Amino acid sequence: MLDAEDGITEQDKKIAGMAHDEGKGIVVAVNKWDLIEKDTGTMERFRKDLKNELAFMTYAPSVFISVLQRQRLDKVMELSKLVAEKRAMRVPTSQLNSLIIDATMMKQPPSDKGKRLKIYYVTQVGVKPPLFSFQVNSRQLMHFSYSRYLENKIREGFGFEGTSIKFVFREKGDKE
Ligand SMILES: Nc1nc2c(ncn2[C@@H]2O[C@H](COP(=O)(O)OP(=O)(O)O)[C@@H](O)[C@H]2O)c(=O)[nH]1
Ligand SMILES: [Mg+2]
Repeated sequence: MLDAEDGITEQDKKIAGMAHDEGKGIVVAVNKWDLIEKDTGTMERFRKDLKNELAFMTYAPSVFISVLQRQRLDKVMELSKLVAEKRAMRVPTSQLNSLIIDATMMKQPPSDKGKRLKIYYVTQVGVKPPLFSFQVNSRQLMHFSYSRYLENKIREGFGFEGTSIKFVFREKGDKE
């Protein structure tokens, strides 16, 4: 919960970062919205600031509330329940693999010195937060930007609102 008058503070970012690293479910509630002088663009501008300042958790839904005036408190509960559901969600392996195949066809995986990343198989191996295991030819070839691309594809395909999702990359012969 942030204070709308204070804006997004360093302390807010620190706490948000810890929650993200721990894989917690996240709903951003901007409180004291009643104190803010508003025009038509005020909420969208604040949302944009959230996107910039909390760039590592653009997956988190946000809601503008007033605890004092009891505005949209039901929405906080509704979003919290939604996020709890998404964070516990398991996706079917076949759908997951066809989504990843499509993604690799749309954007070629990175290569280095003539060797290209191959993704053989993906399974979801955990929930809360969702954890995906990728069987690959070489995890060195999996660059951050490409794994971010795949994360976005998984989010587009399945949702996962309000939760970080984690990846592990396994090569043939790795221990379980
Ligand atoms: N106008 C307004 N005041 C609020 C709201 N929620 C809490 N407050 C007031 O904020 C004061 C507490 O300060 P707050 O910033 O919430 O806590 P602190 O930062 O931990 O000191 C109390 O006087 C509350 O009545 C709200 O939604 N609107
Ligand atoms: Mg305060």
